[in-house]
Amino acid sequence: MSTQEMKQAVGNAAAKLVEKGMVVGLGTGSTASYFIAALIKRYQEENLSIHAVASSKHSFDLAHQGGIPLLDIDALTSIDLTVDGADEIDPSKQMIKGGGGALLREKIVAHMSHEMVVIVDETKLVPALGKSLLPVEILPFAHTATRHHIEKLGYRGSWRQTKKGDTYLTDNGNYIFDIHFSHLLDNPRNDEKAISSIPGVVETGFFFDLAGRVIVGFADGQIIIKK
Ligand code: A5P
Repeated sequence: MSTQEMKQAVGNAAAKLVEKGMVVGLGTGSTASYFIAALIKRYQEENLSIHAVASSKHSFDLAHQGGIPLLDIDALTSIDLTVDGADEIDPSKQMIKGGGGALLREKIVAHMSHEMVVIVDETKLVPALGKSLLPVEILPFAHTATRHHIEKLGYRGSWRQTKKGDTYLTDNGNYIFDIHFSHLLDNPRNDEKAISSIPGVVETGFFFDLAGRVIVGFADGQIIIKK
């Protein structure tokens, strides 16, 4: 199976977990988009009565085009089930997310959810976090100073840019500073604490203790659901 096929397979598997009457949180990214497509199919073919909230404008648009009724998140205090992808996930289900830039809203949606189902292909499994970049959402106000303080703690990274070379802006109008680590992290919770303590840091891409079931797709076609 190709990576895209694995992503589609886990997206399809997650869509089967959605039950009638649920408020569903929609993640962001290519894997979450496969989930949204599969959910739209169920919604249309089975007349599944559900409502959804989206973690990004992109996911909102996908669901909206498919006819899924979307709710204003400000009218809710909880969500039944959220399905989202991840950039990295370790054996204890701790994650790094935000490759798609939606980390802040994704974390809020995940935190509001009774369960966050994570859908990944096997390339996202890591022995410890820190293999790829850690996205950090930063307020534009005084962002040079915020970066300086992050670097003073010993972290290195770069501002995310669009394909055209402009500064990338999140749905919240903030910047993303992508930190790269020189080795896998021994204690990512310490890194999270240190980075988050800097004023101007809005959110980091560390997602601790949020994952419920994890659906993993393997190249040989196997799909495993980790509880
Ligand atoms: C979006 O901001 C991210 O958190 C994604 O969930 C994550 O980057 C995984 O993306 P893919 O499903 O595109 O690999």
